[in-house]
Amino acid sequence: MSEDRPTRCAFVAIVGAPNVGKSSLINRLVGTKVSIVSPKPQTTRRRIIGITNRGVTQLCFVDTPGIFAAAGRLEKAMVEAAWRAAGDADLVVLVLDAKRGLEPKSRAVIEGLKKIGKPVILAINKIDLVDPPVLLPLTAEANALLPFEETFYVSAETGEGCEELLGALEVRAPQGPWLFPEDQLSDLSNRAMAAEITREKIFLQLREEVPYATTVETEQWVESPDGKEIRIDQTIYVQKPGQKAIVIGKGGSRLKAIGEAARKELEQLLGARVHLFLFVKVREDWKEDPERWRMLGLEPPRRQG
Ligand SMILES: Nc1nc2c(ncn2[C@@H]2O[C@H](COP(=O)(O)OP(=O)(O)O)[C@@H](O)[C@H]2O)c(=O)[nH]1
Ligand SMILES: [Mg+2]
Repeated sequence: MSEDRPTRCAFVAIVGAPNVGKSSLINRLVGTKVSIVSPKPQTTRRRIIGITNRGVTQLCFVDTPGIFAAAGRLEKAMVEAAWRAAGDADLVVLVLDAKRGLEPKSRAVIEGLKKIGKPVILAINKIDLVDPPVLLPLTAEANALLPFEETFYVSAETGEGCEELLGALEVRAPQGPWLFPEDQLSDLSNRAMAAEITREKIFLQLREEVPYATTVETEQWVESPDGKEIRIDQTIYVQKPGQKAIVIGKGGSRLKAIGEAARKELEQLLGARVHLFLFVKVREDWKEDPERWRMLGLEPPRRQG
């Protein structure tokens, strides 16, 4: 940053319906995995910031939980957090899935964006999955609902179009000091990232309600003096004894597979040998625990009575 030009810094909220590829896109734009991804909707529970620097400009991408008609209290708070992120951001990017197009959930997000009244950039993602001719009608239809500043066609999977999107965000970033050190890639601590990685493996390996009933906490983190080995202890909380049995699996096989997958990724991420110990506990009301909410960066629920 020896250039004389003043620095720029933008918070860029990435919003959209569940599963359109918001987290994948941020990982691609940042150039490394900062947010977990799965084929299931609502994998992202907390607000995560992924950071990338280009010349004098720092772009801070705010990954948000997908916006949907939420039922539970935790789910409602997740959606509120997504809207708050959009309201607070300097720039807003709406992500659509090229294949799913303007499904009702995406239309609902567009309605919400109209109320916020901020300029929005449209990123049509997953273009690797469609024939190019579908993109123009989709662009026209979307822009009829809300006139977007600009439209980009991207693939988080292949990286296509991402450089163009980054360039547009760069020139729109307001002047201001950088908010994160030059080498920081996300606002998650290693402990929190490690918990997210195990949670991702649970989302990838378990079905139906179990991933949604699960949360992961890193309880202990001990590094060897030379930093080459790390012992990480985590607790997987579930809501019911039956779910505990599913997470553990026959003879512990499922838990072992989850641990293996998480450990491999942690070793890559941390560049050290990792010993990962997973424990499963039933805590029926973890979704109501104010401490958990704070860890997710959400406003805790108010106790009644
Ligand atoms: N083919 C393809 N799949 C994608 C792309 N972006 C995301 N996905 C997949 O879509 C699913 C949902 O992605 P995710 O990033 O978790 O979506 P989010 O819920 O919006 O954060 C995952 O299975 C991703 O691998 C893309 O550009 N192309
Ligand atoms: Mg996500």
